[in-house]
Amino acid sequence: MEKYYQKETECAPRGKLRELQSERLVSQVRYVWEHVPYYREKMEQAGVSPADIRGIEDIGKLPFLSKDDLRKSYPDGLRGVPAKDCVRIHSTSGTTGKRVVAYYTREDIDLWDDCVARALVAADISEEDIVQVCYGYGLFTGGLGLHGGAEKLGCMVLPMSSGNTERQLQFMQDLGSTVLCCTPSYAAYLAEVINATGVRNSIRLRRGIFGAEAWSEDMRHSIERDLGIKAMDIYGLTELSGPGVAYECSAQSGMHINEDHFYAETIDPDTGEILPNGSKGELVITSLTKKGFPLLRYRTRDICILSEEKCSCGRTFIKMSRPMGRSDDMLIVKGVNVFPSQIETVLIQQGYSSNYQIVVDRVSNSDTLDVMVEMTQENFSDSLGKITANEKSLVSELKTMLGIHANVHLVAPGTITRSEGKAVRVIDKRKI
Ligand code: DLL
Repeated sequence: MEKYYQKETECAPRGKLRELQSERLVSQVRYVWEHVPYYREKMEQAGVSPADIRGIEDIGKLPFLSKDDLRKSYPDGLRGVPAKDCVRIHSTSGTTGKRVVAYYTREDIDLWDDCVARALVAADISEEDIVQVCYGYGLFTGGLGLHGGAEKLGCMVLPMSSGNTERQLQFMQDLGSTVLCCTPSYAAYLAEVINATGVRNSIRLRRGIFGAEAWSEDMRHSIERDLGIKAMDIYGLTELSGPGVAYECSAQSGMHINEDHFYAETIDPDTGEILPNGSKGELVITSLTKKGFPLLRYRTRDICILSEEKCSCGRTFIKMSRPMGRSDDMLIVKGVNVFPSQIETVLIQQGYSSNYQIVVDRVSNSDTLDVMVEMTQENFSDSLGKITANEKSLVSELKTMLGIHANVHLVAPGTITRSEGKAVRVIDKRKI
C-alpha cells in the first residue's frame, strides 16, 4: 500500500509529470467549458476557447476565479455535474460573507482520500497506526478529510471531532492513539493539559498532522517537545477538496503539492502577473481532476513561495512554503498595513507563547491597537514585579516592526480562550 501512494507519481521525473499535467489540463478545460456555463462565459470574455489550451504552458491564458466569483455563483453556479451525481458537499465557515459550497462526486472523494493518504504516508504513518481525528466533522473539511485518508490507508480511525478535551485524552490513553490530527492551536492546548495533568507517560502519540491555520516553526518545536512527537504540516482549502492539497515529508521543509491533481502557480496579487518559482506571491491552484467542483486558476489569497529544489525524501513534487499570511489578512490600523504574523513574530522572538489576541477598535475617530499576550509559566514567575518593564519593551519592539504604537497587556498563563478549531487571533471591533 505504501508503495502505491509513494512511488508512482510522487517521484516521477518532472518532465513526465508535466506531460501528465498537460494532458489533464487540456481535458479539464474542455470539461469545464461544456459543464460550467459560468466559467465558459469568463473564458469567452477573455477571448479564450479550449482550442487555445494545448498544454500546461498555456495556462496563463485562462481567467482567474476568485472568492468573489464563488459568492456570485452561490450556491451551485460552479458545480460541474447535476446534483444527483454528487455524493457530498462541504462548506466554508462564511465569516466574511456568503458561505462557499463545494460539491463532490464519488470519484472526487476517492481522489481526495488518495491525496490525504499520501500525506499520511509521507509522515511515516501506516496501517499500524491509530489515528485520532480531532478536526471538526461536518461542513468543515478537516474531520472527514483526514478520516477518509486514514481509513483508506487502513489505519484504525477514532472519529472524535473537535472539543471535549477530557474525552479526547481518555480515548488517547485508553486506545493508545499514535497519531493526532487537529489544528496546531488545539494541539498546543492538548499538550498544555497533558503536561499539567501529568498523563504524558500514558500517551503513545508519535506523529501529528496539523493544519487549517497559520503556525510558526517555533510553535512546531514547542508542540514536538511537549508531546514528544513529530509535527507535520498539511495544507488545503474547501474550494479545492480540503486538506491534502499539500503535505510535509520527513524533511519538514515545505509542503509537497499533489501536483498530479493540482497545478500550482504564484502570481503578483496586485497585477495578476505569473511569478517565477522561488518568488513570494499569491498561490493560484487549478484542479486537474475534480469533476463536482472543478475550479480553474483559483486565487487562494494565501501568500507563499514555490520551490523546485530537490527534496531529500526523493519526491519530485514541487514544494510550497508555509503560507505567510493571507493577502486579505492585512489590517489597516491608523492607515498603516499590519499583518498578525508580524505581531506573532515579535512575540515569539521575545520568548512569549503563541497564545495572543489582537483587538482593533476606533475611539473618537482614531484607531486603537491592543495586543493581549499570554505569559508562559516560566516568564510569568520570572517577571512578577517586572510586568510593566516587559510590556514597555514589547511596545517598543512592536513599534519597530509595525511603525505604529500598540498597547500591550501581559496576562497570566491560561487567560486567553483556547480554540478547539481554528484560533481567533484578531477581533476587529470596527466591523462589529
Ligand atoms: O482549513 C482545510 C484543512 C483542514 C487544511 C485541515 C488542513 C487541515 P478552509 O476552512 O477552507 O479549509 O480554510 C482554508 O486555511 O486558504 C489557508 O489560509 C488556511 N490554511 C489551511 N491549511 C493551512 C496550513 C481548511 N497548513 C484556509 N498553514 C487556507 C497555514 C492554512 N494556513
